[in-house]
Amino acid sequence: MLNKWLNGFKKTQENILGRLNALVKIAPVINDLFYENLEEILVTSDIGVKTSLELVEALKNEVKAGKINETKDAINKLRELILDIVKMNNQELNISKDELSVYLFIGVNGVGKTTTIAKVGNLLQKRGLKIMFCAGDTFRAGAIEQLKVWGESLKIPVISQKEGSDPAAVIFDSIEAAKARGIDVLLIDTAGRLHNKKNLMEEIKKIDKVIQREDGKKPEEIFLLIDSGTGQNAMASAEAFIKNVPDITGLILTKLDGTAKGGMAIPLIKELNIPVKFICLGENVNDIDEFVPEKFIEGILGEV
Ligand SMILES: Nc1nc2c(ncn2[C@@H]2O[C@H](COP(=O)(O)OP(=O)(O)O)[C@@H](O)[C@H]2O)c(=O)[nH]1
Ligand SMILES: [Mg+2]
Repeated sequence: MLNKWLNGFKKTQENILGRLNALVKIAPVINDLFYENLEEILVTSDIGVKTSLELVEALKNEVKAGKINETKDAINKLRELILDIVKMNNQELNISKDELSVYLFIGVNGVGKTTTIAKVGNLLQKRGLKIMFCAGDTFRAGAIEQLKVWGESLKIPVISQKEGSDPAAVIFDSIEAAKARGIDVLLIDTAGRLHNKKNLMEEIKKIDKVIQREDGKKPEEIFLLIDSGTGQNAMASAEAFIKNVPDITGLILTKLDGTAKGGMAIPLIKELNIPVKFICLGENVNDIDEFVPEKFIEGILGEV
């Protein structure tokens, strides 16, 4: 599992750590050129201009204060600074003790919502929790079928209605069913594409309201899924969702395995102020891990 997990980070690690190591080799002494090159590596690692400049500035101060002379030690310091960012408001999964917990999964089409529901469901079921899925993406027939197939193979019940039905209705049903059957965590799928973006946002808001009315509380988790491969474009997309759904409790970074752009997580965590709860590193049901800052840094920047 660990090897597979590290393998998922390979492209990002080559992109960031590979280039940092090369820089240390050619520039053993700290000088302006080193900082220029460092800045360039960070910016082109999808860490974003703002966060990259702030990191270099903080590093300069640390170097001054800490009597660091070699670039190798400066890079280790940089790793610590990045870990501090990634640790910001890190939070455990929110699960209510003696009542139903509701997790809502939102994000654009193809980001990995349905697959991630299967992964999270499997993970929590293995911990002994009773899980149920709700096929809240009624926009595409394929989406309902896809969730049912996962449900069958994982032996997790799926509440669904036919394609084109009102998602609010199937969600209402699923909360009733989950309560009646003593389910611990209900995972709700949603559509990622409607006729337009405004429609999608309106629907998510409506779903959020339906859950609060039917369940008598806010969903324990509203996960916004982000495709790591979208790099810095993820920021604008995430901001649009957050503007419309201010209750988002966590981010899930998907498809880290296929990209060298994993550095995007750093400005995302820093600027959005929302914890990352899971990362996904492949298409299989086990290719998921709860977000652990130290492990993440080990993945993208090697051993701490
Ligand atoms: N490589 C990789 N593929 C993924 C990951 N998560 C999802 N996928 C794939 O992305 C595609 C879209 O996933 P899906 O769950 O249907 O997205 P949805 O439209 O948001 O529900 C599928 O082919 C998935 O197998 C991941 O972490 N890594
Ligand atoms: Mg889907």
